Amino acid sequence: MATGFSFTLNATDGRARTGVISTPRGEIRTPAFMPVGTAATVKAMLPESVRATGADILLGNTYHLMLRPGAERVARLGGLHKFMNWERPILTDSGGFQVMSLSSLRKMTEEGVTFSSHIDGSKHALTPERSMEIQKLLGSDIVMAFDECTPFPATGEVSLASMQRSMRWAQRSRDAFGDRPGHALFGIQQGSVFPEQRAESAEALKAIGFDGYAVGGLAVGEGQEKMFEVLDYAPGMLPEDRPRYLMGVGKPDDIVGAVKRGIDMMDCVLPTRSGRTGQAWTRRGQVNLRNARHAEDTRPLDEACTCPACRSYSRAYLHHVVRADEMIAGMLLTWHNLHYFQEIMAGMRAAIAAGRFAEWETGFHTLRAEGDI
Ligand code: PRF
Ligand code: ZN
Repeated sequence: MATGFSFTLNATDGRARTGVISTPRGEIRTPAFMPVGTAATVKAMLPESVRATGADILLGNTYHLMLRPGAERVARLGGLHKFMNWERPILTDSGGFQVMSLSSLRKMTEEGVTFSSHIDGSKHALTPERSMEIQKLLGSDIVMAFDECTPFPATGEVSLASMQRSMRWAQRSRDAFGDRPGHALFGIQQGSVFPEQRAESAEALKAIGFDGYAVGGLAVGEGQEKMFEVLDYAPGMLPEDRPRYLMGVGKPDDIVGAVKRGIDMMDCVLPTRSGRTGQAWTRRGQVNLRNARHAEDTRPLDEACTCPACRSYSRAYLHHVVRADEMIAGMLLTWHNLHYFQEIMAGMRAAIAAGRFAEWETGFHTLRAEGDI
């Protein structure tokens, strides 16, 4: 791996793995869940609170930060870590995925993609080379290669052309990244739901050589069953001695199923975004605090949870602040959701280390099946 980086596998249980990624900015315990800090903030959370939930690493976004406040400005201000007051590791996504989901007037060519900003309509371009430059200006610890997330569904022909272009972009990303001690570069596998294309993509990435490998192009509308089908074989095509990152996943049961199939890292806006719309995730499933059934419920959201929202507030209070659209609603529910997601990760890490992942998984599903209350 890159100078200053190492990945140590401590235990495996079936295909599930637990270990540690060591970086110059601290250790990342795997399996790891990365809270999303798109615009140089994990929305509604102070960085020290994010850390208190158990996060070792955050995800940042090339796309958002290049548009506002601008990568060069972040660099002049001392880099993203200092700017946002998070000195631990940051992984940045490379931008293409966000261009396709957020911007307008997009045009993709072999060179890269041009687009109009979703903020002010201004024109911009991203190429593998510019994405590597932006992620360097931000000071990202783990840089993602520039790729195209193949839309779903795609015909075999469309997916193949898209994946092969992403592999050419992966080589250009590698060349532009160069050798940066203390900073790692991850490649991204594509190939949609086609095993032979996933294999071709994995071979191309391994030939180029990366510090870690992501499984991209999933959680794009294919559904959990198809995603798990791909995860039954795709992680096994990637090097065993490197971290494997499943991008943009997911719900708690998606995360558990992914770890069971050999994934080491994940990120998702779900705990933060749903926290701002009154949605909580607990051991017993999803809870909508807006629902009138909570109006006079004096119990905590989850009696077994040690987060501030559950330690000091009733469901009735959470219901009230959600309905009144008070900022503390988003703050408390985001904290709870991140705490719960990190508790899942810690539970899985301990279970894998103890060789008890199957028992842990049974407990996880049993409690969820009982439902809330
Ligand atoms: N590529 C990149 N970012 C991503 C994805 C991808 O395929 C996904 C797919 N779920 C989420 N974020 N670069
Ligand atoms: Zn809680």
